[in-house]
Amino acid sequence: MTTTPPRTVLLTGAAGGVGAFLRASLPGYGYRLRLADLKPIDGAESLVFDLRDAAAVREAVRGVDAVVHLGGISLEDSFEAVLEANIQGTYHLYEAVRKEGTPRVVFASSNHAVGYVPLVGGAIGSAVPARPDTYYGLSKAFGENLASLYADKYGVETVSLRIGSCFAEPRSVRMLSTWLSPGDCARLVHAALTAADVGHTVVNGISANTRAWWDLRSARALGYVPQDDAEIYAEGLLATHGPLDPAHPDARFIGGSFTQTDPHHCV
Ligand code: NAI
Ligand code: 15L
Repeated sequence: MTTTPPRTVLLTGAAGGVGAFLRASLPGYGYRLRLADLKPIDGAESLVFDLRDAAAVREAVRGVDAVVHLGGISLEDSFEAVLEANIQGTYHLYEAVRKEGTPRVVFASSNHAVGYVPLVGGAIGSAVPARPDTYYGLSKAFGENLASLYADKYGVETVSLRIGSCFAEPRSVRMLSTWLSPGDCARLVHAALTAADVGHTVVNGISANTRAWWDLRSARALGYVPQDDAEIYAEGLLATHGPLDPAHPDARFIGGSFTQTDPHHCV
């Protein structure tokens, strides 16, 4: 079931990689975008803001029908940096939507919220509990829980997308399983913006990959129909990198090498 699509959508983190894909694709679904980032972006309706600044976040949210929240640190970093941009920043975002009466958020969560879940055979659904592999993944688990709280307490609906790897093409053998193509990313975000009565729903975000170890049932239930499959890149990636060693973290855990990252070497 779908609902009336929101017209104006705030895209946080609009200057980033996924932001660039969605800036190009979402207008084709009929959305008018308000772009926001720490970095300036050329465009009719764009603003520079810092998620760490609650008043600036509220100003950015005012008047929009929905938010696609991509902004923040997208890799492992120091706890303090993740705390400010991702944990406090996402809190500022949810306080802003609560106060402004914005009904729907699409939250860019990550496979790293569940990165220590082992790949032991069988498709893994989106109901698997948080098992973060980094402070970054922890911030995504926090964001999902914050979304749950604001849905239950204040009626702000969210779809949390546990995105695999959203790039123009898969870059590694692992990404033959985790790839979310730019086109499928737009299809997934559109489904997340328009599905009715989502409360707080967590979905896995990948394409229809032959080598997927995530299942897409909850995403498909929102109306997501993926069109792409990373398998067309398999021959080239396997020729370059060889098959995955079963002992390698990419073959053992959802979060792959992030399980091996020591944040104290990231500062
Ligand atoms: P990115 O790092 O390219 O973009 C993030 C954007 O957020 C940047 O433009 C940055 O300037 C902005 N930002 C950072 N701190 C900010 C702050 N304090 N205030 C305002 N803006 C700030 O990341 P990417 O790849 O575009 O990812 C987008 C979102 O999707 C991120 O939240 C990331 O964690 C999530 N994600 C991405 C995946 C991928 O494969 N690209 C996989 C899983 C999750
Ligand atoms: C993420 O969460 C990152 O933001 C992205 O840069 C990739 O590292 C991705 O996960 C991945 O696991 O491939």
